[in-house]
Amino acid sequence: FSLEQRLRLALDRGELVLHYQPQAELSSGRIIGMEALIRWNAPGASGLVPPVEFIPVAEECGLIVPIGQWVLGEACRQNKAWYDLGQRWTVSVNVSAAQLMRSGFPEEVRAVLEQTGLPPELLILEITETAAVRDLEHTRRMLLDLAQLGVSISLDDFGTGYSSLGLIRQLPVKTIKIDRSFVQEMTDEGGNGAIAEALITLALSFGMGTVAEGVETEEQRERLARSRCAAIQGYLLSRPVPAQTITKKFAGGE
Ligand code: G
Ligand code: G
Ligand code: MN
Ligand code: NA
Repeated sequence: FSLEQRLRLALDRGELVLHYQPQAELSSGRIIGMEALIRWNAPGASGLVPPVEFIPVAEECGLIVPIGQWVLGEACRQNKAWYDLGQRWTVSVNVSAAQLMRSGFPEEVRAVLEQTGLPPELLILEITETAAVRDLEHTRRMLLDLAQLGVSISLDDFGTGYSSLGLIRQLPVKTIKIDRSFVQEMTDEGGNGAIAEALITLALSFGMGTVAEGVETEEQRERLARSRCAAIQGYLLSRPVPAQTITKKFAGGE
């Protein structure tokens, strides 16, 4: 079987799973949200297959569309369960360019929110800067439709592409995610963190929020706090873990 065939079966057989990685507000340390990250519990594989090994294939063959629909539904269902436990976390879902290009996407999102009962303001869609600028006018209309639903948009891997800031400013983007390469530079020998600091300042001047990714050390956390970054995500708080682990560690439940 090809990887594509095995992936198609994986979706049907329920072998795909979501792990969640918490995000905390820097000023208070409070947990404010979770990013949903896909893994594949493939039969015969040792451990879970990471997304880098199958998402690019899924994007190439179009399977990313049904996979993305599953991810969206599952992440919203899980976040509604945490909501029912009293949490008011956002859930961030990664959206591929191929999903964003489909004109029916906002309607799919609306239907999932209705079916799961998750308040729209607790859903964040993460799109990459590269996907956003592929067809800017289409993206802009799409994001405006999604914003109308009350869902917010986050720009992932920000600063790693080549898009112009003038373009980004035309999009209804609420937060940018500072890529972990820039965070790690803050404490690398020879690195100075100037890019991370510049991106945070830029986001502030655009009225956008910031989430720093890949925060691994206390020193990085302190540097980010001094740079007025709003929130952090990374191994310092937790690795991506199964929903059950999040429930036990952060939601005070079973
Ligand atoms: O989970 P990991 O830490 O290995 O994530 C690696 C990459 O896979 C990230 O760039 C992330 O954006 C992407 N990814 C993880 N989950 C999903 C998903 O559900 N959909 C899409 N399109 N990409 C995902
Ligand atoms: O969607 P995105 O490309 O941002 O996916 C986040 C990726 O970064 C995932 O592969 C996740 O497992 C990984 N990651 C999350 N936190 C850390 C961290 O603190 N350090 C490193 N090196 N990777 C991280
Ligand atoms: Mn992401
Ligand atoms: Na990222």
